[in-house]
Amino acid sequence: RQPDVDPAVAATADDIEAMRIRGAATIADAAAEALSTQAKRSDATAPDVFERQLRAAAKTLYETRPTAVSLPNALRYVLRGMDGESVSALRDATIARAEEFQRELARAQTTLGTVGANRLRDGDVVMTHCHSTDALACLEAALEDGKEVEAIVKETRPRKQGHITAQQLREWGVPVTLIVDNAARRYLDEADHVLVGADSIAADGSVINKIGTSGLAVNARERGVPVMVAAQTIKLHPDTMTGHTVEIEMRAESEVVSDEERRTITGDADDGLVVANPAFDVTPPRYVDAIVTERGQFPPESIVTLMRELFGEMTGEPWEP
Ligand code: RUB
Repeated sequence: RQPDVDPAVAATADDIEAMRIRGAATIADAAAEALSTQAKRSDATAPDVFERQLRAAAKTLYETRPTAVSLPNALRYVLRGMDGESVSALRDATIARAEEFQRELARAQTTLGTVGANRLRDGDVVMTHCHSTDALACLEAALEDGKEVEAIVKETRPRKQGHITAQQLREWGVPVTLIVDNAARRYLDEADHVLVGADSIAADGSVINKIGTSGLAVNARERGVPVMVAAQTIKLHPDTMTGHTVEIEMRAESEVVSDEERRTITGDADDGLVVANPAFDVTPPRYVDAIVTERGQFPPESIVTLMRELFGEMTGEPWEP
């Protein structure tokens, strides 16, 4: 951890790392909140010390998980508003900027939901993967429009975020069929849409989302089921415009096998077994029918235009002095 970081910020970083706070939009919201907390609690008496503490807090949050670009986008947004001659001016500006970010994030999700809902017809069946608040916003808006929808919810190994999706949909009264991931292709015959979220969207329109999304999209294409990605523009990855790739997080093997299961597999000779646990994968743009954002829906190939418009001027990392 960075020095000078408030314990509450360190606790948020721990929560993101341990996935007690998870999902790209929720992580971004928590990161903005943490920077606001750092600003409120800072004991700095000189502006440069205040700024250094805020940058250290941002770096601590940045280093938690690598794949969801909403996290660095949130940190950049808040730190770019850190402006003022005195500590109190800097503090007020940072807190106001974080609040603005959180407000916009919530508003973007609501707007995106209405766009996505327009793609859904009364009686449609939607297949979901993982748990995405952006994807759920589309279903919520469709329900508010009075449409009846049903969901086939993929469990989403290894962490079963599908259960969170199923719980939310049941709270809204949506009929849910929960399936194991391996049953997805069979149940695609009953689905009118695949609806997923995104952790990052690259300049070529590739969608980076929970592991298993790409296989689902390929199968959906083969079955003729359109794939809709719900992603507010905070999921657009500006570095990919200059050729950078998105880092795919590798998580602990303990999410896949317990110690006991490992021993059963390997016996006494505990060698030679590799357990690989990538958290995300990349779906090529040709398998995606539409990316739904708060600025409207886009074919994946044209997302770069929006990316240039929104992030064209951005260079450097604001937590580097
Ligand atoms: C979550 C995940 C979600 C995206 C979008 O992965 O892949 O589909 O983050 O979510 P994890 P949202 O559980 O590993 O964080 O639409 O809520 O931003």
